[in-house]
Amino acid sequence: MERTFIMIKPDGVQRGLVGEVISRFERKGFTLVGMKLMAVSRELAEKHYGVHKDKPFFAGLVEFIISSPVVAMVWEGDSVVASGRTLIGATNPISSAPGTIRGDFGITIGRNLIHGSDAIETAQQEIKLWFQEDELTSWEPSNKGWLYE
Ligand code: DAT
Ligand code: MG
Repeated sequence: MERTFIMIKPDGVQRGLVGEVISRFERKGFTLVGMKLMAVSRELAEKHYGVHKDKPFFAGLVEFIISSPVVAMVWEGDSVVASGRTLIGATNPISSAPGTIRGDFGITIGRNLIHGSDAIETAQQEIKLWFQEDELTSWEPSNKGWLYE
């Protein structure tokens, strides 16, 4: 089963949208296999966004992510990486489609509420970066037969 790394950013936590985000992934049918609320260290934030280290927004992005707690999660399911990105919506919330998390709740790119891995390989790297093996729990949802043929 495919897994993806999803993080509710400080704005999502502060605005009381943790339940809303979890609910959207649950309703879709994905399975939660790991979750923790945490204060992110500068080191972890810089590693997580390492691919953007030369971008002008990098410093502000790191300051934002470490400014207040985030909720880190791992979700599992068929094609969950791409589908998670679809649920989240385009990077800039002002042009994210209505019905997506960013489209429904955000306005500006620097406060876009949520992170989701952008590819299967990235997901594997990010899950390893954010979670210890024993923090993830494999389990079989009892409604699996009603979600998958
Ligand atoms: P995504 O989060 O959709 O994968 P990304 O990987 O391109 O987007 O960028 C990571 C985060 O950096 C993004 O969620 C918000 C911030 N960011 C991206 N482009 C930005 C910009 N032009 N100005 C300010 N923040 C930006
Ligand atoms: Mg990205």
